[in-house]
Amino acid sequence: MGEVTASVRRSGSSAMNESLKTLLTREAKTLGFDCAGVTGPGAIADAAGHFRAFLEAGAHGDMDWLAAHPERRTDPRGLWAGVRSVIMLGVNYGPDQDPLAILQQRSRGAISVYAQGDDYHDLIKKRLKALARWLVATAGGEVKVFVDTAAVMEKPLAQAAGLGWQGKHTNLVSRDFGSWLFLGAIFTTLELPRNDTEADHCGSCQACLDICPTAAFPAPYKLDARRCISYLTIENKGPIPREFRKAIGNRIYGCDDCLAVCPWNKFAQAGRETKLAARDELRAPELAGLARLDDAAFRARFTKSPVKRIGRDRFIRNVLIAIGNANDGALADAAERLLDDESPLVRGAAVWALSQLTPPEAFAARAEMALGAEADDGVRAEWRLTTTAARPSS
Ligand code: B12
Ligand code: SF4
Ligand code: SF4
Repeated sequence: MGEVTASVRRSGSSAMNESLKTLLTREAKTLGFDCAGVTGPGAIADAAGHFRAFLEAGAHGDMDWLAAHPERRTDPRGLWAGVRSVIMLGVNYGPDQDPLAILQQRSRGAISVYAQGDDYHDLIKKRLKALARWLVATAGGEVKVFVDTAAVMEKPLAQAAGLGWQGKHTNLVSRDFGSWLFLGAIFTTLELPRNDTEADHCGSCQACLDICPTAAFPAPYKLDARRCISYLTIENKGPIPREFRKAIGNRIYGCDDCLAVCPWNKFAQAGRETKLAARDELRAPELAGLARLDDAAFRARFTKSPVKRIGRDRFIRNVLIAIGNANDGALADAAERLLDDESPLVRGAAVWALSQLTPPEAFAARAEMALGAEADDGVRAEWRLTTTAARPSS
């Protein structure tokens, strides 16, 4: 739920509101937002049907929080009955390097662009609150601010507010910033002039659909989150399903492929916020080093980073999948060491990684030894399945 940062009421004519909006847009830019627009709370009626279809198909996977209270998510008035206008804001986080180049460096991990700097939630929340305070001080009204985690459909609202359009990869694409915009929202009780909805400019392009390594788009404009590497490496708490392990390659946190190929990125520029800029040590970290992180070292390495949120065990699970895909025998030791890890999630992923880097006979012998000592059913199943898959056909 957003925070009420003030509650004053005043009224104004439409001319006054127009100039208020101009001032609001200027203030938003001063505070570090790259674009801003306004829409009404009833603007995303179409999104409700699409959202229901998404849930009915089970495309949200284990994200139960996404399925909860659909009436709030699909209509801002369901979340807050008093809302009269929705101000949508965007922050450019365009990368300063080609985000796909790292995918060729198989002994290193690819962390998605949005997670290579500080966590955007904290930064944007602060700016939203500052802008909301300015609005209340200038024009009154009540306000609530949201970024990402509340039951708000930020993408369709941003399209309705004219910030861009929802592309076939389902993210918001901007004429000015391509696919690299973080979104945030301010709900207000003030009646503000609306922007025009942005039209779809995807045309016949389908570059994002074609590049997806896991075929996560059942149709243009529709995502099956259960197949998306972002979901699999961040939201998914259990083992990574076997069918996606190879396709994940060296992506250890999120995925940028569909964003990075969008031709509208040619108008984008690198983000201007230094806190969101990539930290050197997160651009192309060596898998061998990451596999050695214990809980304390993981927390220290990812201080203020969104990566911290998934915790050490899930992160090491991802690193092990990348190690299994590295085609680098020197990484077998890293996998071997993690076979004794305290976490069954890590041990299971280590089994798979080792199976990819070890000749089948040697692996089968190792499995026989390990099965005697392994108590966890999931890890035992991993040994068995992996041994069957690795056994050479005679
Ligand atoms: C859940 C979620 C995820 C899930 C599901 C993603 C998804 N596409 O739904 C997962 C974990 C996979 C995910 C991944 C990512 N996410 Co995310 N995520 C969210 C979250 C919290 C909710 C999104 C949501 O409501 N999904 C439910 C579906 C049903 O909604 P939808 O995508 O809008 O679906 C529309 C289309 O399918 C369309 N549609 C359906 N059928 C049809 C048919 C036709 C003909 C048409 C025209 C349209 C259409 O209508 C639907 C309703 O508008 C938002 C924050 C927020 N509160 O909004 C961030 C958010 C969308 N994520 C964001 C980001 C950055 C990412 C990643 C890029 C991170 C990464 N690098 O790994 C990836 C991108 C993956 C992708 N291709 O979408 C940003 C996107 C910014 C932007 N410019 O759009 C957001 C807005 C967070 C933020 N505040 O900035 N995310
Ligand atoms: S983020 Fe990656 S896995 Fe997810 S839909 Fe885009 S290309 Fe596919
Ligand atoms: S890559 Fe092409 S189809 Fe996909 S969002 Fe960008 S313009 Fe639209």
